[in-house]
Amino acid sequence: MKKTIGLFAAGALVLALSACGGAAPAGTGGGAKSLDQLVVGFAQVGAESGWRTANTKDIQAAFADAKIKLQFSDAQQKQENQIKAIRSYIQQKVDYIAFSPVVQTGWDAVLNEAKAANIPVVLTDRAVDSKDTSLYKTFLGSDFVLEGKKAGEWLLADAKGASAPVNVIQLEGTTGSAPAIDRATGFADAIKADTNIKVVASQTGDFTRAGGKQVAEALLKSHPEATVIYAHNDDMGLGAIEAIEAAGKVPGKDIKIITVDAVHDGMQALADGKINFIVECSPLLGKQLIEIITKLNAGETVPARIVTEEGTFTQEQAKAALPNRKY
Ligand code: GYE
Repeated sequence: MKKTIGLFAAGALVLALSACGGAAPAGTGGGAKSLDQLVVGFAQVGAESGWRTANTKDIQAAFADAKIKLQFSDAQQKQENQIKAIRSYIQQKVDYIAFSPVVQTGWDAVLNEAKAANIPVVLTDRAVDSKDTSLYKTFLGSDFVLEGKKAGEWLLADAKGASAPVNVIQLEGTTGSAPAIDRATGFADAIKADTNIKVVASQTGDFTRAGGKQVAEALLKSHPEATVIYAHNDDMGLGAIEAIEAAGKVPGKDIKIITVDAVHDGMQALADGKINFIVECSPLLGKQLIEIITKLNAGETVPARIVTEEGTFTQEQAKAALPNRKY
């Protein structure tokens, strides 16, 4: 047994040595570098929500653990800032670029520049709608359509047999972003099964608490017949709670609330009965991003799509999960 381990170890050493001295593996960024020599540029969306803050923390921690140098930028939810950041990473000749595209369209030019510079790109969290899939190595993140579907299915079950119409206000995420588009699609698909359920108003709150509050305030006034709010993230749902309470109504009872994410403050509101159901969307993508970069750096291929696994939470499940929640 010992002998076998010794042989393996020797083999690994030879591999490691040849990797150091050999030519760059095809299709990788800088070529034959050890992980601690790599530099990765990460263009983040912003700091718009609890989800985003947890995502940034997780990514920074994963890079520190892996001892890979991270160049991090915050685009404050503006595509032009993200494009600038990516261009500066190309100029700095980083080994890899990872980014979470704020909106789906308009990336082909800058991604072609990265490709021409032979810098592999990894999409984390949000997708681009480019037809040319050679512009990035993989897309790591959630299935947002499925998340919307889970939200709609909860409402279908909750509204079953209701005598009065079920009128929904939808608080959309950032206009043109993959999660806003897909979470609306999945939800609409699910509620089609019950003609008693209708989305009576739908407007963007840009994934922020302030945006959610402001839009909920206005839409609750213009649609007094609404009894449900479906918010594309917890933060907008939390903003809606403030708007409902300010209007003298009881969130979770007079107006039911469904959200997506399951960050700490959302889970607390669910445990308190102010939110009725949360679809989970995991921000913990750091470890998987490091795995992808490690593989690419070793010249291995990675699957074109890596989907995050996630569940849903009722009030009881939120109460049980809260003490061990990391974010
Ligand atoms: O749901 C929201 C954040 O892209 C999945 O962005 C992410 C979304 C998340 O602002 O809270």
